[in-house]
Amino acid sequence: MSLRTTTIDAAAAADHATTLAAMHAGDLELMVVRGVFDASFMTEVEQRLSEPANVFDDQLLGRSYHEPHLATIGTPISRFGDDYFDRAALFHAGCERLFKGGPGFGATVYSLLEILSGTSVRRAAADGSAFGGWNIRVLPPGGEIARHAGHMFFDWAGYGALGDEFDRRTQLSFYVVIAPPDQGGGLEVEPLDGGDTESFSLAAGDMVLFDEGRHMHRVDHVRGARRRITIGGFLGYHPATDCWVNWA
Ligand SMILES: O=C(O)CCC(=O)C(=O)O
Repeated sequence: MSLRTTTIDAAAAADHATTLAAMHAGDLELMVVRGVFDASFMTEVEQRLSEPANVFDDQLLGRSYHEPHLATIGTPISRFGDDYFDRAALFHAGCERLFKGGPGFGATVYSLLEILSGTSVRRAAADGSAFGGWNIRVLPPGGEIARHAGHMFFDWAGYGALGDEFDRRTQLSFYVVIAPPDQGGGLEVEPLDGGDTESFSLAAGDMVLFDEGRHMHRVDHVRGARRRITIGGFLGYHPATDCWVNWA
């Protein structure tokens, strides 16, 4: 069977208020939302990222723990440790600088996700400290993200710290494209029943939201001269408060 997917314009989000519930129930697997940010504003953001140290503290610039090609800016849950929450606060302050002069990243994405869920979205917390809500991922030409699914990583210490913040059946991923590559870099998602893999290539300012926890997926090799830059995080449903919780 093929993946159950849909593509909408950000302006039409109000017509899709059951999207997150449908993903949690397994009835919808992926949504593309076009035009969450203006492409011209994403070009400004990309330019600011050409000198990331002007925007972000050095300690936030890293390499992915399990992906040799992937450079990250932020606090990936894979590198959870004693300094995680302080670094998450530093990263969010940097994101304010990165998106200065335009709609804020968190405000825009939370408002969209609240429309698509019909309920509230909040940052995950442990003992009053907020998790980072998203990270920036930079794939250079030739780079790829290997095949994986979020459920493979629930034994990481960061997931232990998340405790019962979400119902482990569902881990959704959302990300917005800051800079698409010239070619390649598509998100390839496998249906649960082993049908044909589908590939999704987004334009600057578009967002993808998908059931990352259960679905094996990868990012294809980036081709051409341009880097692929995305910004995003994860979401889980918290039944006791009927809200969606976000971390990264
Ligand atoms: O393309 C990205 O930024 C990450 C995609 C991915 O592997 C995920 O969201 O789990």
